[in-house]
Amino acid sequence: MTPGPMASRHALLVLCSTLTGALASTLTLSGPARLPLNSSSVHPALASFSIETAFFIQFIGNASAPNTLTRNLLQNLKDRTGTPAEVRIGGITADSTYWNASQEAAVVNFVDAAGTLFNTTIGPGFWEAARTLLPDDTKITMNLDLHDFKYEGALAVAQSAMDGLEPGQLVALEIGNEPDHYSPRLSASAYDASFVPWSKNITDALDLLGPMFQIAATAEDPLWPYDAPGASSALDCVSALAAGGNSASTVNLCSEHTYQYSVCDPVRTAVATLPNLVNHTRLAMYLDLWQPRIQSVRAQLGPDTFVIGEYNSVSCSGKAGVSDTFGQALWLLDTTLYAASINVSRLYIHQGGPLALQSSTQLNHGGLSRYDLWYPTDALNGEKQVFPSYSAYLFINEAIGTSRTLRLANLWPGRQANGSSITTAGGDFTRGQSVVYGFWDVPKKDFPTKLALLNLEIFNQTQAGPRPTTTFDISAFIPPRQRSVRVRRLQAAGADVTFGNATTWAGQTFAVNSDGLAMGELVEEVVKGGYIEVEASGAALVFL
Ligand SMILES: *[C@@H]1O[C@H](CO)[C@@H](O)[C@H](O)[C@H]1NC(C)=O
Ligand SMILES: *[C@@H]1O[C@H](CO)[C@@H](O)[C@H](O)[C@H]1NC(C)=O
Ligand SMILES: *[C@@H]1O[C@H](CO)[C@@H](O)[C@H](O)[C@H]1NC(C)=O
Ligand SMILES: *[C@@H]1O[C@H](CO)[C@@H](O)[C@H](O)[C@H]1NC(C)=O
Ligand SMILES: *[C@@H]1O[C@H](CO)[C@@H](O)[C@H](O)[C@H]1NC(C)=O
Ligand SMILES: *[C@@H]1O[C@H](CO)[C@@H](O)[C@H](O)[C@H]1NC(C)=O
Ligand SMILES: *[C@@H]1O[C@H](CO)[C@@H](O)[C@H](O)[C@H]1NC(C)=O
Ligand SMILES: *[C@@H]1O[C@H](CO)[C@@H](O)[C@H](O)[C@H]1NC(C)=O
Ligand SMILES: *[C@@H]1O[C@H](CO)[C@@H](O)[C@H](O)[C@H]1NC(C)=O
Ligand SMILES: CC(=O)N[C@H]1CO[C@H](CO)[C@@H](O)[C@@H]1O
Repeated sequence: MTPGPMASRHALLVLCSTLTGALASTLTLSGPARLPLNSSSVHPALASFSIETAFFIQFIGNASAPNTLTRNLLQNLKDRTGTPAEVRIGGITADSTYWNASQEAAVVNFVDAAGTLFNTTIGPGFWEAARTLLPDDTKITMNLDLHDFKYEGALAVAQSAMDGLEPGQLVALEIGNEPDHYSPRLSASAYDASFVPWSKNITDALDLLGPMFQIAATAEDPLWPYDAPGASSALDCVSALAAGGNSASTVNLCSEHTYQYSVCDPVRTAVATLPNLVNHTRLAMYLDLWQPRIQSVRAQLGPDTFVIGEYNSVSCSGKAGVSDTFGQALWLLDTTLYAASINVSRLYIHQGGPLALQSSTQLNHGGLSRYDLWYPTDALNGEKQVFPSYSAYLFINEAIGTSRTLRLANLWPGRQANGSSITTAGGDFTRGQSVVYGFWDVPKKDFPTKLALLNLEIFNQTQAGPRPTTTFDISAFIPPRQRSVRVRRLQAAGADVTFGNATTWAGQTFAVNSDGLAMGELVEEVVKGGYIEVEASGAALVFL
């Protein structure tokens, strides 16, 4: 929003009790409705995917047995923007993935009797699947193995991707996954000592026409404040670039990973709760840690170059009752839009399964990750199903639509003078529960074309009593002669709902019983008067 901590705080919150006894509040947004300075542009593939290499074929299937659930769910997303979600194939298993040109199976995972996944070998069928089963024009980022420090192995996988995909389909290569977590951890210069010659030699070997490497792919959160001891010696995009990471002119993108919560150990497991997850103040303060890095990278590499190339809510494969819920859908919606508002170009939500070697003290073993948006097949820890969070990506992609000049701003709680979100301490009296984003379809700047309204207050389906609501007064954003707005809703019986078949986007479910296709009648409300009611644990997309 416009500069100054008070800029977007011209809003009123009125609390009252309705006849039914449920708590209702009204948040009046004051405008101005005009495109704010400091809005960000929105990439059509903002809502993208990272799929763990070892699980990629389980998700999309192979040429003789395609996974139609995954195919339909990805196609639904493309249908809404005209641009497919991008797919980064990578994660921990990329660092033990090898190429075998004569292997018949698309993928072979070496798993021992105790269930430990040691390594992954991919053959031509892997790329045939990626080439033929993803929506047309899906862009792929491939994560190469750095951990073995064997250049020939990384080159072979890179070459196989180039040969196996459509021309132009491979858009980026990463060297190593989370090299800042290797044992011993790599410094920026130690990482660059491999990254620079490898990226240069692969560029030459593959005859790449321009820079095609995505630097860093690091795991650690930034230390804060940024002058804290050790903050600048961490390996990340900025330090890797500063140490000469782009000295061979091979870098076009940078990626860092974000997982705010974790079940890798008991201490962090205790903090990974649903109320902590579904809180705008907490997620915005977390993402704000990256702002200095985002700004630095964009200044060095260009506007669409900072991506969150792997992320999810709870690391070490998620937590039942938290990352598999409708609350996660609200978290995903807010996280994606907030990250876009601070100029993250694309976010790749991670899909895969627990890896026994990730941590000796972790909660999850076997099956698929409890933060996946869907289970493409039956698994050890659950049947084939779609989780509520999938529908958040439908919401985002309908907000983006086919516009290629879209700009986004966080209207509530808005920004402080330094660009960070207004926090509870800074004056967000909704305590991180009400969130509003505006979308402007430039060159139209006077009024937004859409608003996203989020009510993050937790209401559980298991909870007694009436469901609270917040009414968003958006009158200031409606053009004078316009009489009504259209509204589509993201809904479930509560934040604790874990079934996609009990979650609706615009009245429709996208679940296994319809193989991921829309089921039910489309529901779109027409609302007059500028007052939009949103139930606790709910969100609405308003078309102006
Ligand atoms: C995002 O980038 C735009 C320029 O494209 C800039 O005006 C804006 O201030 C940036 N936002 C933040 C939070 O840095
Ligand atoms: C490659 O796959 C073929 C066919 O499965 C197998 O015979 C061969 O041993 C594999 N090569 C390596 C190096 O693993
Ligand atoms: C394709 O997938 C099916 C089902 O999982 C499996 O039985 C078959 O072996 C796979 N084929 C290849 C070539 O990987
Ligand atoms: C995978 O790991 C197993 C067990 O350590 C080993 O025997 C095998 O050689 C490894 N495969 C490759 C391709 O490195
Ligand atoms: C990269 O290529 C250079 C020049 O051909 C060569 O000296 C160097 O050994 C290569 N590096 C690797 C890791 O293969
Ligand atoms: C909804 O999905 C869950 C999980 O897959 C399943 O157990 C349940 O039977 C489904 N309910 C209906 C009504 O289809
Ligand atoms: C912005 O200012 C707030 C309040 O002083 C501070 O907590 C936050 O860390 C700052 N953010 C950045 C990115 O400098
Ligand atoms: C959300 O998190 C902030 C920061 O931790 C906290 O002050 C606030 O009370 C939380 N909101 C709710 C509803 O718990
Ligand atoms: C809702 O349920 C979650 C667990 O699923 C719990 O952590 C949370 O406290 C509940 N919230 C309310 C308001 O009851
Ligand atoms: C809050 C914020 O990011 N303010 C900036 C908006 O952009 C102008 C220039 O375009 C900067 O001067 C402000 O600091």
